[in-house]
Amino acid sequence: MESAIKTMVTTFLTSARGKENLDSKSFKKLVKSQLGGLMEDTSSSSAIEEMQKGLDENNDGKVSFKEYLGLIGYLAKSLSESKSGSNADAS
Ligand SMILES: [Ca+2]
Repeated sequence: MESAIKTMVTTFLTSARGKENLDSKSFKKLVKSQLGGLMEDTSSSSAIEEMQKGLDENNDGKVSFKEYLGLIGYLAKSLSESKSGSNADAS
């Protein structure tokens, strides 16, 4: 559990290269290199751009750490739903 949290934080910091936000290019790279197994459409740049827009709560075109956590939360929720087989109410 601790290592998972460390990985999550380190991945963001490494991808952001010392900045507070991930720009589109860094976000795309992160998704493609790290999340291909959990997410569909990671080979599609337009799908990743759509996803980034969905995460971008303050509409600044970048993904902050908080917005990144939204993605992690979404993926964790999807994973737990698929593991428990409760996909019936996916709305
Ligand atoms: Ca943002």
